[in-house]
Amino acid sequence: MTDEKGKESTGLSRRQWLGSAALSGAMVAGATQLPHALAADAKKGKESKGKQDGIVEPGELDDYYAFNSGGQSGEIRILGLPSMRELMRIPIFHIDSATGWGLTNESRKIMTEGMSPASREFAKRFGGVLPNGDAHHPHMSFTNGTYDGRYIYINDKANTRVARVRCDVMKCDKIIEIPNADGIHGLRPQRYPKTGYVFCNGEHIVPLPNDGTVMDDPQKNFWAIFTAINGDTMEIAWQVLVDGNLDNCDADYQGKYAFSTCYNSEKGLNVTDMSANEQDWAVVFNLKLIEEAVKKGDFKKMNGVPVIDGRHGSKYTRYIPVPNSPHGCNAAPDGIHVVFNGKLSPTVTVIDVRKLDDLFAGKLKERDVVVAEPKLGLGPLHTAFDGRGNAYTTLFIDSQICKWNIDKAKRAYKGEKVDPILQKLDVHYQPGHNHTTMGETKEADGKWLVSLNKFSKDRFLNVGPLKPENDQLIDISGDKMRLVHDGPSFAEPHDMLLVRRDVVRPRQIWDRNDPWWEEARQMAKKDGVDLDSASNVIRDGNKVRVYMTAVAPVFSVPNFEVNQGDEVTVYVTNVEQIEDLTHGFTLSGYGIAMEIGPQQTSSITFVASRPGVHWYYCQWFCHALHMEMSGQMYVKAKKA
Ligand code: RUQ
Ligand code: CUA
Repeated sequence: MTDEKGKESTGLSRRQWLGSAALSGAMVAGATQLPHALAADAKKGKESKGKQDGIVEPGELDDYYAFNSGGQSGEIRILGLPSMRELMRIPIFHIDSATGWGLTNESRKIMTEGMSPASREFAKRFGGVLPNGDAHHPHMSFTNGTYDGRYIYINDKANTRVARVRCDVMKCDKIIEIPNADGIHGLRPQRYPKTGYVFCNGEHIVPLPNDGTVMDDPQKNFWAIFTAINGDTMEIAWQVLVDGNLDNCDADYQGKYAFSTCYNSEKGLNVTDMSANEQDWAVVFNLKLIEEAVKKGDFKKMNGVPVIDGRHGSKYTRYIPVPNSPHGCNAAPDGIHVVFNGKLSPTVTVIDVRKLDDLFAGKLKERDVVVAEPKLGLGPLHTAFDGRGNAYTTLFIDSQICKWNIDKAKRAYKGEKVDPILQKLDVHYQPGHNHTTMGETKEADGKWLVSLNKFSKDRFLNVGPLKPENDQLIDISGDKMRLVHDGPSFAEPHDMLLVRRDVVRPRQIWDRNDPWWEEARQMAKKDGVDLDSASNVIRDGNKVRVYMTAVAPVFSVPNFEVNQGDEVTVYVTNVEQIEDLTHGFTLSGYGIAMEIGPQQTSSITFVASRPGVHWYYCQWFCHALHMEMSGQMYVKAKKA
């Protein structure tokens, strides 16, 4: 930093750089100091001008958060709507190289504590965690029929799990494995009075118990299971054994009933058998009666969970005949109607939830609760709503969104000569889910619809045989739907959640009291170390605990020495109080990386099996001297 004449140039000296680390970090990050508190509102940013053109100018903020499932990627992605800009990814069911999800002790605790013994055994070959997931349905917790911004729940079809994301820090804090089921697919939270239960469907029929003793005669031995999880504790409240299988589910707005579609009433094991029947059904679950059954003990305990018999003839369920292999299951924001989407039938079946009490009382027959069954087109999969009495159904085979009116469909069902279909819009191509802004809440605002299309074919530059999906933004604020934007996305947003921005209030920086790193806190206490100012290397037999802080651009422990074969745990606390000043810790040659956000502690444990000098470095660009933010681990070779 000196010029040719040996005088200080206008730049800072090396000492100044290091001495004013936090401040210069702020300069580099272009950020201002924020109080150590919930600071989401401190920087509101300009709102987008609210034009319905999907354009959000540079520097403007979006009006909605979109939470997309990452499908086979196992994650949730946060997008802004209407810009469709991807803002962040939340790793959940898989191992993530950037954040160290699945590598850090904090994430591994979350990934492993809800594992069954069988999964634990199997995961050994991947170092103790399952490396993949298949996430389909992200849904937010509700209070009084609308989103409350607390949690997002999501299923993993691949390994029969359900996870929860804390919306204050946008990190997953719970993952549980669902016993007695195979392939959790449909998932919805209870809407009223609050979540409450998280309902989820076991899609594949399996023997019960599925322990290899009985594996034949599916008609007699294979079953599907509907599960209610307590959304606060993430413990399983109860399960219901059903006939057929389970696909998608939803809950009413009264807190009385839940619904699931079934496409395999045949209990077939191949596609021909599974689609043989002209009619399958939707199952209705009576929550109050089920809760009473749990209280009375009218259940069988299986794998520690009360399992209620909800097969045909049960007083806890009803089976409403629905044509043909129905898929999506969607409750309308009017609080009255629920739509089952016919898939192999061109129809959707609409029921009126006000008739369900009489159905359970025996005063009505199953089909009496159906109030409309409009014929919409080929391959109806999912339906979304605008809060103005209209519904939007994806037609997979026709590659269209069909906009129709619920009231007109009811009148047509009664025999009146009226066409419920208002418009069909081509989408590109083969839509699965669609979702409207706030559309699964009583605050549905009818502004935007996103069609999640499974194929993109010719819509984008060719990127090889694997093509992106195409998530299309559609303006539904006027009389006519209008296609506004094509959004390529990686495998595979099955479903999304569109939430008004004021509902979601994430923190700017972590709270030092966060339970996230409770184990690190306990260990530091035992070792007499203060995490907030740590610079300690503690030897405990062949265990070594290294405590350090990170302040741009230095780790407080510049180097440490261990013996080959020692079990080493590194705890890094980022003591920055500045938003967006994340550090990382990557140890070269050890497959180790972690994110340490401002005011967060992260830790990682490994065996120092490789002798020699190994650099660790910050892998999150944090400062002009970010490259220099590093240190060395010396591993003394074992004597031969
Ligand atoms: S499903 S494309 Cu996994 Cu939600 Cu219907
Ligand atoms: Cu700290 Cu880069």
